[in-house]
Amino acid sequence: MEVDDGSEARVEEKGKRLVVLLVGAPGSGKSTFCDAVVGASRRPWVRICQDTIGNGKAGTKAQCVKSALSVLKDGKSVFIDRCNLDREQRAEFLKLGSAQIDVHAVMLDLPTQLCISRSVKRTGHEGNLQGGKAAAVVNRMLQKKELPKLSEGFSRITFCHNDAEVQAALGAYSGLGPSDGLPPGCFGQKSQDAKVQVGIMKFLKKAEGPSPVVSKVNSNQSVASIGSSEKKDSSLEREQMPILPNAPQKEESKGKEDAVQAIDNDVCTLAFPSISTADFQFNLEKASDIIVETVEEFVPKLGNARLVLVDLTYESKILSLVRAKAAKKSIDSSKFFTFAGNIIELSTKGGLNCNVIANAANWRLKPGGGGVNAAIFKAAGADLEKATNERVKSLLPGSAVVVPLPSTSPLYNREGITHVIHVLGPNMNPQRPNCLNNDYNKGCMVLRQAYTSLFEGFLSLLKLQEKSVTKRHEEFLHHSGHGPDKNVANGDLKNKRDDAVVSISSKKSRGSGDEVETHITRPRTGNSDSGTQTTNSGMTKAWGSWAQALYHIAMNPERHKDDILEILEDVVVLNDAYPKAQKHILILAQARGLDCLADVHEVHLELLRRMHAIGLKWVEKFLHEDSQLVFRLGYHSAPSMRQLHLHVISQDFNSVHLKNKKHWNSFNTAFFRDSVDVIEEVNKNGKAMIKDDESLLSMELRCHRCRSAHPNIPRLKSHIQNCQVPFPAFLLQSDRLVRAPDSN
Ligand code: AR6
Repeated sequence: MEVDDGSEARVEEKGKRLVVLLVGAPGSGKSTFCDAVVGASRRPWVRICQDTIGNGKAGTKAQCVKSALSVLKDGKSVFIDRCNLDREQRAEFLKLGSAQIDVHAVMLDLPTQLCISRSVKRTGHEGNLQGGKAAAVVNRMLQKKELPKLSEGFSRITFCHNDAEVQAALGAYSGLGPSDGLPPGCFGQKSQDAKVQVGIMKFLKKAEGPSPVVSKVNSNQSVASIGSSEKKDSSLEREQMPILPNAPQKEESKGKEDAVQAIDNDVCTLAFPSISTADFQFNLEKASDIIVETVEEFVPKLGNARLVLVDLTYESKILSLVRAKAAKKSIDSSKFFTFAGNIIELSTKGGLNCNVIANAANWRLKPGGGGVNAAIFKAAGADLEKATNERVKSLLPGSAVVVPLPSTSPLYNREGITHVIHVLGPNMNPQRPNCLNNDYNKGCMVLRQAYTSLFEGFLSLLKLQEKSVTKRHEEFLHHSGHGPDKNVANGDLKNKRDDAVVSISSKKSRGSGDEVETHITRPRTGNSDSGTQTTNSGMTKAWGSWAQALYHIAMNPERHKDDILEILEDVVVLNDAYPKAQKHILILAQARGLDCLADVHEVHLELLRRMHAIGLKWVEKFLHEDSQLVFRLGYHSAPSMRQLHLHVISQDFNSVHLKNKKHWNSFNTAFFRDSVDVIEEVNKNGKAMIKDDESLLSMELRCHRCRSAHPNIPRLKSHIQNCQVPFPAFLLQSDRLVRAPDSN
């Protein structure tokens, strides 16, 4: 079914129109999703809802198709807001696709129990699906659920399993201007989804139609959960399901788009409420301008970190104003987005991991008073009040104080929050102290200062983290790397909380950094012992002092005898100080001027072979001790430590030191160059291929055996403990994996 061609030429210069099919049970948030995008987007959208298509009453699928055709002819994009849960229901809409019209699906695959409770509780629903009958209907509809597939004709499918993923998808669609597009492919699908689906279907076939019992069992059987413990069960269940064979999704590995599509939950995140706009009665339009402008200023400074504006509900006016204004300014939605949820339950209830939260505080930094302040102090327990009071007794409007959250605090343990930044905004409420009596000149200035102080505080933490990494590596240097591990290169802030006392009073206009008073020292930015040199590839490298630890060991191995496993003529063998698996050693070259793989040339071929052979000798020893182990030998494309070193690492990845995405991806993406390949390439081309694309390290976490995706390191780890799927063919070829002879 092609749309009349008359409009094709007219819209061509504006980019493709979109038909986006929402797929999801009642209560999964389809209408809210559409409304949020329609409200925020610069692209013209129309939401077509079957519940209201017949003059405000429920209509038919055919009416929806007809209406979509006419909207598309007008050059607009369209949301099809109906459940679309099975292939047959979707088929008609897929026929709307053409050279100028892409058809997408957004699957809101939220926990069944959540959909049910939303449907039951709502009032005034367009389709009158609410109250007691809703649970049975949701269950019945979910029996028919068939996950959308690209093969149906969709050019793009986005799967959302929790609120965080919904928000990311919202950000992606809201950010689309009239001529923008989104990359094709399938995003966010969990590889076990299909199998879980089969499990649910099987179970439901046995059940005699919907009933409270079905509902209950269904919620336990599938992905249904609301609270954290249930969530855990369902995730465990997913991981205990038989593993699907490797189901590669090429499109998913295009790191850049993934950042928008799937929430990356391993990055440092500041969640902050809108300051002053509720109890302090600040004008919302003005506040939203200030939020967006300040965010825009700070986003480029964030590195991998991100900012999230939070409010309690989707309907929050400040969230939608900010979303719309941020989209207009094309602020990178992976670095800044809005999120509906309680700031004290973002991880457990919303699936959004934040390590730092902001508090809209009062000047005395006291608990209570309502709003976000009361919620945070209550959830954090007495620890927060104590930790706050130990640092400062009061705050001036426009200023912020960073308080490390003691590890005894429930917020720390339950939500993973390591710091609270208290910030005091301007007050326009005559019932509260320091009221500005509607003086918005002053008010806007102070609110700007407040956000500046808040974001400066967060940046200070990020820098402290960097500094802490430096310090730990310096310790490594002095103690030959065998001191206790204190989270070197760890992406979280937990271990830095004792260092992180940052008091900021931004009594300045934006831009002049000098007046911001922070009690922290600036991190190293390169110093005299940083070993700057020009590589053979012509690139200048600066190695920080911590990064030279291996170099020093290689140059003077006898000084580090106690820490070294073996000293040979041109090679030193040592344990990795922070092993990422049960067995993890380094074969370190001693040659000068051989900092990393980029420096390797034909003349080093013999050395590479020798390093490999020494690695194999150690593997043999380890296999003798434990024949179950499997090893891989290889180099990091762009190592963080100076001096060429070959990693010999067992593939269990069973180690407390494996803590973040970078750790995992540095051993399990193309960033890791197998020694056998390096030798072959150097032999053939005189140099090795280097794959030091940063996006490789930030790729989603995938099991190295079955390639299933996992939302965070703990989930990945618990999965790999049990995953028995054979290694992918690539690894089984060319002796990339080394194992005991009888285990093959
Ligand atoms: N989670 C997320 N957002 C929240 C939460 C929550 N639990 N609670 C409120 N909000 P407010 P203010 C949102 O009034 O205007 C206090 O009593 C809320 O919807 O907390 O700066 C203090 O003691 C709104 O968008 O802060 C101060 O005296 C935003 O958080 C005074 O209020 C801020 O609302 C500060 O007033």
